[in-house]
Amino acid sequence: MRLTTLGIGALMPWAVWAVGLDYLSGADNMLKYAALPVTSVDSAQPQAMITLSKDHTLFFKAYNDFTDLNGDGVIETTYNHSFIYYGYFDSFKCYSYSSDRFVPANRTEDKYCNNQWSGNFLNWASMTRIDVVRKILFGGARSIDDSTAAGGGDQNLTVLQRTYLPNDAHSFAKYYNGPDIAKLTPFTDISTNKVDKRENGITLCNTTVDILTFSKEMSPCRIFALGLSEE
Ligand SMILES: [Ca+2]
Repeated sequence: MRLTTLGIGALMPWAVWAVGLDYLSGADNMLKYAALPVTSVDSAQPQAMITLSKDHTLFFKAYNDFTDLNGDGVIETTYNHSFIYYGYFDSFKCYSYSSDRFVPANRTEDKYCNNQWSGNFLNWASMTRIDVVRKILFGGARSIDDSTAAGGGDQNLTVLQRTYLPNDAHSFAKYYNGPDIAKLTPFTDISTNKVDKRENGITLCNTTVDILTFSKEMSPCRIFALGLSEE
């Protein structure tokens, strides 16, 4: 103990002297305490590398109904209205259907609509994985993209088109039987609680067909919602 005390006492004057020299050399600045890696240059552009699989599974449905989307430990086996589904549709807009496409008609605060399609529901029902990738990278595949002044026809019109879906296992159907169907679709007559379960709910078929020659008989999907007119 005695030697330690003597040692500290002997060093103290040198410590005070060193601090005094630093003070006399001028004000402190960050150059004394920080340095950049020698390979770092100011002109470097930020870059990102995306590692993405490149196979046919990109053309599967984006929301497969066996994934825990919101991380609460419970699998989303069907449409979950509290979840915001990403895709070509705006989750907070309502859509009407005309001219062979969905057209935004109204905004909605709670993602529900009246006699129109909910954009959030349409994303869950129709998006494929490649659609989501295209939306992220460049806003989506445009079948029409005309920026000229409005004047009729397709002028000043942008239309996003869902990817091509072959009429095989890549085509898919989404079934929903929640009590809020009438607020997610324009249909108000869909049964949800009939004894015969086959009469309840709505099935949305996703495939690529020639709209000019399409008929229900050609579709690889069957409409199981018997409560919904097939007209
Ligand atoms: Ca969940």
